[in-house]
Amino acid sequence: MRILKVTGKDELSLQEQIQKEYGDKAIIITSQEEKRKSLFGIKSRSIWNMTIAVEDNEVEILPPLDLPDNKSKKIEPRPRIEPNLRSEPRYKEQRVEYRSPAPKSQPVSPKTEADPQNGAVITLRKILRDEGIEDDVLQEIFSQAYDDNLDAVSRSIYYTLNKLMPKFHHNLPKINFFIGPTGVGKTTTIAKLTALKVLQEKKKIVLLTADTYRIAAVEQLRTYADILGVPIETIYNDEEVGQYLEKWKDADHIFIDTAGRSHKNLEQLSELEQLLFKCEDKQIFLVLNMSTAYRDVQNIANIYEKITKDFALIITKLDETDAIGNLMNITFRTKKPIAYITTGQNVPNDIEKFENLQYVKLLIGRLNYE
Ligand SMILES: Nc1nc2c(ncn2[C@@H]2O[C@H](COP(=O)(O)OP(=O)(O)OP(=O)(O)O)[C@@H](O)[C@H]2O)c(=O)[nH]1
Ligand SMILES: [Mg+2]
Repeated sequence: MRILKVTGKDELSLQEQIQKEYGDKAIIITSQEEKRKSLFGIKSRSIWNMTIAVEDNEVEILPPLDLPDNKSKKIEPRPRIEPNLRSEPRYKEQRVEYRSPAPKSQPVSPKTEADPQNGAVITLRKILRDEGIEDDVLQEIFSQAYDDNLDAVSRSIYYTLNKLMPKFHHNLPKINFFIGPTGVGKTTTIAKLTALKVLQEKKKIVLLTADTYRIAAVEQLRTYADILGVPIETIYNDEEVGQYLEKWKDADHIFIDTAGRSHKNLEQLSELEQLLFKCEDKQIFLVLNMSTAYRDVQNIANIYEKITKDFALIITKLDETDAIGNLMNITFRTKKPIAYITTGQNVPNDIEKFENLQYVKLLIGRLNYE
């Protein structure tokens, strides 16, 4: 879905124009008149601004892993050109770039390992390490590569990801919890998902917030709830959750926001555990910032796994880091599916379903070769 701002001379003609261009795929979110001064400020005229959400019809069908014409090419390092990530998230940028139709691909079946003494392999390892991939993860990747060329290593990364990470099926259950360290983007991610579910899928969403630690936290979620016109309830103790689930039993999805917990604060974590324990048939999303240092990822995973072993990941703030290899580390450590990645602060645009293949291509796009 895309959110667009459109402008016209009056409301009716603008509606007609939207209808003509987008048909039923557009939903009007806001419609406002704006007074504008003429060039010399003598007369003012009015124009209409509308914010619309347009469903993208174009489903981005990603080809299976296929790196044409480089099957046997050896890897030669070249200087990297860094795109401006802040204005254009790299994840999206690459998504367009790789939209070439290319069928067929088989999972890697390792034949012989890449020669660790080979110059190209050494170079490739170094590049991947620069992307933030830890040595034990590299070890796993290279032990699966059947040759010293880029294609073999690409396939091995893809294979490793598929092997480590169970697939996430995006048909969410009714009850969905969002847990994770402070400030990683839990509330913002809930707002993004709520907007997508409401606007795109016409689902009935109810928000519950158990984050009563910070006064502003409830208000933050309430603001999004008001804009999207969805009910929101505050849970002050875990006993209340059952009554809200009963009250909103006709909702399609209930998203439950929780207070950011430092993985070092055991008391808060045990409260969270009790809250999770009150609900059955739930999806738990552990939200992690992409830039979290690997050692912290390990500590966070250790602690949260004591509360629950059954969770999927949402990796946030991909737009804030240049090294995207940490995602491999997170997968290697947690062996959990990555459901979504987020790429900025905009609600609801900056969220995407995670695709293994797309990620591998993005990573491989960072490796320069002849
Ligand atoms: N750059 C960037 N910022 C993000 C992203 N997601 C969230 N943020 C920002 O991160 C900050 C914290 O987001 P919140 O959603 O409040 O995080 P939280 O996990 O709910 O925080 P607590 O409830 O305090 O634990 C806000 O400024 C968000 O706008 C993202 O994908 N990219
Ligand atoms: Mg929050």
